[in-house]
Amino acid sequence: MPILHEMHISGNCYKVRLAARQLGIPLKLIEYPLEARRTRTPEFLAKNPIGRVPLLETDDGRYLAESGAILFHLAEGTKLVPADGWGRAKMLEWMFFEQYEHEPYIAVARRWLAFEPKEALETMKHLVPEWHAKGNAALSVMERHLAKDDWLAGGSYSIADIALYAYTHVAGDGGFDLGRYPAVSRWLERVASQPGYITLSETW
Ligand SMILES: N[C@@H](CCC(=O)N[C@@H](CS)C(=O)NCC(=O)O)C(=O)O
Repeated sequence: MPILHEMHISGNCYKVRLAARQLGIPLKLIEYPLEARRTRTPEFLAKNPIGRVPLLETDDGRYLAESGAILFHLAEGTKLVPADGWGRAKMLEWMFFEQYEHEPYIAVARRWLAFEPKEALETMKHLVPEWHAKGNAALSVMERHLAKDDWLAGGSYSIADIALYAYTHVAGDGGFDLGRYPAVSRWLERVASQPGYITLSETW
């Protein structure tokens, strides 16, 4: 069975658990708690020099890092990846957007405001307004698209929706007000009603 090296509270790791569950792919989970910092040990860096989870370990001992790459590997050839080339490219467009415009602000605000000790947050506090401005800009881009389309790419639920759902649905933990984004809020409900949906905190 493939192994997912993960941190259960992480949205990046939740993306992989959600897709795997919806695709019926069994995974063995190995937990790396945030406070333990075990993703930076020589042992883990030998598996993934980036020093981060999620990391997928295949049955034949290969390693794949980066949540978007893992999603693509698990979902290729299934209904979670559009069959046509343009649809697949639009799916990747949203997944790259997630990594550059969305996750660095929305996930990071959540981490520091919801999970790091208060004293540590003091040292980062000056960055909060920038995280909120850039995160809200990303949510506004999603709002404009989702006011016109039910799904992000290819006309149906795909791994782009999973990638963007992971940190959008918990953006409130980082101080974002999702009430400002009605189309995004309706899309969150559509994602949560897909077959095989699991919550972020759900035990495996
Ligand atoms: N771009 C990566 C980001 C992965 C990432 O930031 N992982 C965090 C948890 S969400 C992590 O491993 N943090 C521990 C560390 O940096 O030491 C992805 O999408 O998988």
